[in-house]
Amino acid sequence: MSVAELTQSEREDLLTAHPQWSLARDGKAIERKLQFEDFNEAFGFMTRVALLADKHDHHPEWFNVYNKVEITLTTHDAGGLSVRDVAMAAAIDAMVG
Ligand code: HBI
Repeated sequence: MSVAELTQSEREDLLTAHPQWSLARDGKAIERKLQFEDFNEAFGFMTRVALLADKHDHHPEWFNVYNKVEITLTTHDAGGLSVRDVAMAAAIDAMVG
């Protein structure tokens, strides 16, 4: 399903509302790097995100080594950032604080 790409000012609002995230890929994506106590905490977090993501049919690109998780969000259908990425970033922030 098609969804509009965020405008420049909407992207700025996103970063203000979610300062832990930064723009990546020429403004087509956002990323956040997280660090946990250990692998168990990191993978537990990934599991919670995975279930949420699948429910919303909006899947993160991510990279995990031991206690580190790097997440990149973008919307293929929009060819860049969309409200779906904002919703996912907000949900992830709510999980980890
Ligand atoms: N995940 N991040 C992201 N962006 C998408 O556009 C997307 C997705 N997961 C599934 C999905 N789109 C499907 O709707 C289509 O690829 C079929």
